[in-house]
This record gives sequence, structure tokens and C-alpha cells, in this order.
Amino acid sequence: MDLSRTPGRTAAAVALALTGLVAATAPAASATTTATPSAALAAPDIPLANVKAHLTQLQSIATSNGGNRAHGRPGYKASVDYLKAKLDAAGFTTSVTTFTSGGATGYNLIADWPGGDPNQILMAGAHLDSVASGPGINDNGSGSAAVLETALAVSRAQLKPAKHLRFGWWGAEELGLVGSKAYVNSLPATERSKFSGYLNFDMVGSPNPGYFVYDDDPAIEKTFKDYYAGLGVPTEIETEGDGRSDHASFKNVGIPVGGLFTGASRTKTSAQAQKWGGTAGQAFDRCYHSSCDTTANINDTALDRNSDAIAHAVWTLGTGSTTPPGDVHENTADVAVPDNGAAVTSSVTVSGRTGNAPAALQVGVDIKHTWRGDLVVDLVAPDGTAYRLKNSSSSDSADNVITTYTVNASSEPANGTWKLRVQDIATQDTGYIDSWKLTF
Ligand code: DTR
Ligand code: CA
Ligand code: ZN
Ligand code: ZN
Repeated sequence: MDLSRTPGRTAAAVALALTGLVAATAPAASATTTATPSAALAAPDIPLANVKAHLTQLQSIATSNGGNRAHGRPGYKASVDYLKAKLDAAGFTTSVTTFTSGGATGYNLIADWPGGDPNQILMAGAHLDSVASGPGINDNGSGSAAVLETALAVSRAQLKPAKHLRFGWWGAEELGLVGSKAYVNSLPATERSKFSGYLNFDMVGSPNPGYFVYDDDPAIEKTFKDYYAGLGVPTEIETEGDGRSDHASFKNVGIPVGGLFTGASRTKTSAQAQKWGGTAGQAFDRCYHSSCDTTANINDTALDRNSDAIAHAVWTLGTGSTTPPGDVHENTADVAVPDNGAAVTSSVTVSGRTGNAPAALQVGVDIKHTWRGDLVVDLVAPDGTAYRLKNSSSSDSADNVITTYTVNASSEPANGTWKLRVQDIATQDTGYIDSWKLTF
């Protein structure tokens, strides 16, 4: 970052700078906000009492089975059986798949809601296992029960979504995402490419709650942030858990992911207590991985808000318009951008299309970088033609470039290897390409 700059321009001016600085040296692009799906149906309220009734059942199961619902223990399979019975009665097509971890059999529960485009799967999931030291009501009965009740709400509504809805409850997450990894590994690449997204919910009722949104896929992140903005509840990017829950299993194979989190063993700051209430200087969940993670270890407001947010996301992402498969090409591999250094690129290879690219090619960009004014960003077509997406700006001190550009690429054959090229042209700020995608 060049200290001689004069940061502090208004967001509007910076936004103008971002779009107004598109250079004349290359075919222009115009920045737009990420398109949201066409009109989606409104989600119903998820009754908190129903979610808490599931937690009471999970507590009872733990109490009757040695005090936990851990992998390899009877309390875990009893938890699976409880949820499966509810889902079968509600008309879901369920399956229980097995895997082995630590010499013990593990179980994943998968529930498909009949109908929707089988080539556009939207999945919501949560790990159902607890640690051995306690009943795991917040971690992760809360996520499991909220996802279950959302699925039951789909059934009550007899929803006919555009996409195919799938729900999953994972075993052995506490041993290292074992169940979700086994599930993803069992999917052939042709199946994985059908997933439009995986939504993960692990600890969504913490007693001293924060409101954290995963910052992985921009469209999913926006769906949750818009929901909370509608409640007037500020959110923060979830930073405690990259790779620490089941969404990582899906992200690692290129499936767009997102989710919500209310906090674990980290301590709530004064600033966070100011905006969210609760107790500063105390962990978000003092009973994390402990025997006191019981039904008393739940904040009802957080659980209610997050249950409703889950339903909002399933309805919004599941019933909106769908992009036909093969039209979206994404690369989620992180690429470091050297400080004040050479340009780096991230590629996607397009094949099987006919003719040229569209006049409104959508370029979704997710670059994590402090002082984004350092960055110059181009789309490079297979024949080497560069389309300037973003120019540098001596005053744009904001972080991150998360937006969708529209490029007139109608003179470019669609098939071939397209590149996103990013260069940091000033010192002292660093970052990386988190992901980017082309939508034809
Ligand atoms: N790994 C989860 C708890 C956890 C810790 N950080 C995050 C971030 C996002 C989701 C979950 C978590 C567990 O102990 O189950
Ligand atoms: Ca509710
Ligand atoms: Zn845990
Ligand atoms: Zn957990």
C-alpha cells in the first residue's frame, strides 16, 4: 500500500473509480453486482419449538447411551435412526451409507426430496456426531436439527423447486470430516459437477452467539448476508473455520459452498458484544466439546434466526432460475498474488460449446486482498486477447474484489482456456485469487 495515497473516499466514489477506471487499452467491461436468481418463492418461518423438540430428542438419546452421540457409539446410530424416521414419514427418499473410521462403522444419512432438475443439486448438511465427552447439542445438534426442520418444512409445503434438493447428515466429522469426505469421494466427477452448491451448518445456536457467514461462494454468501441485513443483524465473515467443517470436503472438489456459524471457543470481543449482545471476554460457546454441551447450552434467538436463514437459503437458491449445466466454469484453487510483483493467472478450460462466447459473458471474481486499489485484473481469452476488468486505483483502500463483470466476448470462440490475470502493482498489501468463474 502506498502511504502517500489519500484513502477515505466514499464507497460510492470508490465504486465509481472501480468502474470508471476501465482502461481504453482493451475492450471494456462493466462491473455489475452478482446477479441473484430470478424471483424465488419466500421461505416459511421455521418454528423454533420444532427445532428444540429435535434437540430434546437428541439429548435424550445421548443420556440413554453413555452421555454422547459420538462416532462408533450407540448414541450416534440412534441419532441417525431418529432423523431417518422423521424424513421417511415426510416423503423423502433416504439412504444410510456406511464407512469405517478408527475400526468402527460410521453412517451418513442422505435425504432426497423427489423432483427438481437432477442436474442441478442444491444440498444442505450438518454433522450429526458429537465428541465422546458430551451430548453435542450445540455442536452439532443445532445444525442437524435446523437442517432437519428445514427439510420437514419443504415437505409441509410440498415444495416444487427448480433444483433438486438433497439433505445430508454426516458421521465422524469430529474425527476429521470423515463422513463427508467419504460421501464426496463416492461421487463420480459427473455427479459432482451437478452440484450447484453445498450449504453447511455446524454450531448455529451457540449460547454467547456471533453471526458469522462463510465467505466462500459469493452468491451463497450474499444470500445469507441479505437475509441478515433484512433482520437488521450485522454479520461477520467466518474466519475460525476454513477447512474445519464438512463444507471443506465439498469445496476441495470445486463445489460452491457456504454456511453459517455462531462461534466456538474463540472469545467474543467488546465490539462484537456491542453489536450482537452477549458477554464480551467470554467464549461464544464455553461448553464447546464438553459435557455441558446440553440443551441448556443453546441461545434460542440465534437458533431461531439461523433456522429461518437456512430455510431462506434453500428456498432462494433452490427455487430461483437455474443455469443449465455446462454453462458455468469455475476454478476455486487459491493462487497467491505476489506483492508489487509479476501477474499471476488462474485458468478454466471450456469445451463442447459451439460458436463464440456471448456478448454478456459473466465473469465472477473473488479475490481476497487488502487495499484492492493495488490490483489490475484482466480476463484473457483463449486467443490471448485481454479484456480489462479492473484497473488500479491510488485511493481504493477497501479490501477484496468480489463482484461479477460483464464482458462482450462475442468476437471470441467459446472453447479453449480462459484465464483470469491479476497483478499487484504497489507494495505492502497481499492477497490471493480465492475463486473465479465464467457463466455463459
Ligand atoms: N470444527 C467444528 C467447530 C468449528 C470450529 N470452527 C468452525 C468454523 C466453522 C464451522 C465449524 C467450526 C467442530 O468442532 O465440529
Ligand atoms: Ca423461526
Ligand atoms: Zn466439534
Ligand atoms: Zn461441529
